Amino acid sequence: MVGYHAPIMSLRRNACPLAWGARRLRRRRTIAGGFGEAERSERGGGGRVGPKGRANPLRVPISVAVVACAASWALVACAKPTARPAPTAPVEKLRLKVIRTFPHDPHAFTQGLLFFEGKFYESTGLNGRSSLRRVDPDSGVVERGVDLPADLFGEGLARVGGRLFQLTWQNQRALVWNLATLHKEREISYQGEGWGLCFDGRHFIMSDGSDTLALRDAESFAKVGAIAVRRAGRAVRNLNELECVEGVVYANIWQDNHIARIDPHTGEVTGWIDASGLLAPGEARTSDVLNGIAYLPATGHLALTGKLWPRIFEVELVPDASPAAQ
Ligand SMILES: [Ca+2]
Repeated sequence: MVGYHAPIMSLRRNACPLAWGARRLRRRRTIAGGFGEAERSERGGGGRVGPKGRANPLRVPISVAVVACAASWALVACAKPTARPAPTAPVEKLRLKVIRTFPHDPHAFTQGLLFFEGKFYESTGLNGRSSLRRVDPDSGVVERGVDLPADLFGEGLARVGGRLFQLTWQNQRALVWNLATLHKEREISYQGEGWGLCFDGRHFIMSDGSDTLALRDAESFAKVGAIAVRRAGRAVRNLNELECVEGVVYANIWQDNHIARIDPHTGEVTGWIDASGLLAPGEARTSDVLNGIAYLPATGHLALTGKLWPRIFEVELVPDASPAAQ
C-alpha cells in the first residue's frame, strides 16, 4: 500500500495544471494593472475559444479549473492500483517411466488416439492416407478400419457414448461414427482448423494449433467457450493431440517432446512432461513427431505414440528431479 499512496501524494503536491495556469494568469493581470474585459470574461465563466475551436487553457475559469482538479484527484484517488498478475502455481516437472510397449503401425500418421474397453481407436492423417481404425493393443492388428476420402485429412478423435467424433485438419468437417460398427452416421461443419479433440464428460475440448482451446457443445458442436493456455504466464502455442483425464487435459505440443497438463478451468499448465527419449535412435530416424495420448483407466497410466512410430508406450508420470528440468 505504501507504493500505491506515494505516487498520489506526489501528484497532489504538483497537482492541477489548470488551476496553476489560472492562478498564474490572475497574478500576471494583477501585476499589469488588470485586463478589463478579459478579467470580466473570466469571472463570468466564459473562456475564449481559439481559432481551432479549442479553449485556451489559460482562460479557463478558476471555478472550472477547481472542479476539474477535484475530478482529477478523485480519479486518481479512486483508481485501482495497477493490477498485478495473479500468482501462478508452480509448474510440476514430470518425466516418463515406461511400463510396457505395444506394437503400432509404422505407416500410421497418428493424429488422434483413445482407448476404450480394451481397444485403441486411432485417427490417422495425410490426404489419401487418412483413416479411422480400431486396433488390438497386444497384436497391433487393425480389427476394423475405414479409409477416409482422399480429400480429407484426419485429425483429432474423441468418444461420446457410442459415437466417435473425428476432426479433419482444414476441411472444416467433423465425421461422426458409430463406435461399434465404424459406420459413418453424419458430418458436422465447423470453422477453422481441426487439430486435437477430447471429451471431458460435458464438452468437447478442441485445439487448432494455437494457444487457445475451444469448448464445444456435446450435441451441436457449437463453440461455447475458449481456454487460453498459459505456462507460468506465457502462452503455450501449437497445442495438438488432446486427452481429457479426470478434470485435466493433456496436450501434445507440436514439434516438441513435451506434453502439457492443463487445468481447463484456468488454462494454467500445472504439469510439464518431458516425453523425449522414448524411441530408440534407429526408430527415431524413420518416425515423425510425438502425437497421440490415450488414457488407460485400469492403471491410470497414459499410452503415448507419434506419427509413424513403431510402438505405443504405456507410461507412468513421475517427478523429474534432473537438473535439466529445474
Ligand atoms: Ca487422445
